[in-house]
Amino acid sequence: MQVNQTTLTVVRGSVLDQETDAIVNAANTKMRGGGGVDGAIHRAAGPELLEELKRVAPNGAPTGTAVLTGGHRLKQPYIIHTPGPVWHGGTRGEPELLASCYRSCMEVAHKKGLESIAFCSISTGVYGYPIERAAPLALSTVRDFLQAHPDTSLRRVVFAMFGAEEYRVFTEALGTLEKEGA
Ligand code: AR6
Repeated sequence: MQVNQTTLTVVRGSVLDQETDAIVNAANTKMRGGGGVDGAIHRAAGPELLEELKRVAPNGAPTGTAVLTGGHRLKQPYIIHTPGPVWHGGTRGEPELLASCYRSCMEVAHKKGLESIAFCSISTGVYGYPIERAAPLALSTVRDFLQAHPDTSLRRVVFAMFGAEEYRVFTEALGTLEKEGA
């Protein structure tokens, strides 16, 4: 999908394998590592990532916000860490918080003047956010951000879907969004 000068795509694979300036980490509010993609990113980036997070986020970071660090031993120069909401049935502001995660990451990448960013699917793993609800929200939030920032340096936004099911759901949701805009 094309939004102004930016291409938005869904691919199958890990964020760690993407040729982008930044990757997004589905972190937690403590910002000290964890399981899932957070664990994979910390293992690949090396212990210097934890040291940097202790410096830049001494008290962690609230749900829905984003923190920028270097990529350390990753091939990508930057990591954008965002704590997603834990799913409690959708009645505790989860959609607003998840949208805020995607917006905050886009804001950080845009302000840093990055050319490309790769997202994973925030909150839909350990945190249990239903993928069928998360995918359209994720894609439309990023689309809206790009429409509101026609001057952005971002040329590529990649949704790197690790699992087969999330890849299928995100691909379908992107198709629906494209039809809406046509
Ligand atoms: N490599 C690449 N992508 C992965 C991997 C991996 N090894 N593992 C999961 N994903 P999740 P959440 C994808 O569960 O739901 C952590 O402990 C996964 O397919 O990592 O936001 C944190 O520290 C999905 O697209 O994150 C938090 O405590 C995406 O990563 C908590 O889990 C997010 O799944 C956050 O839970």
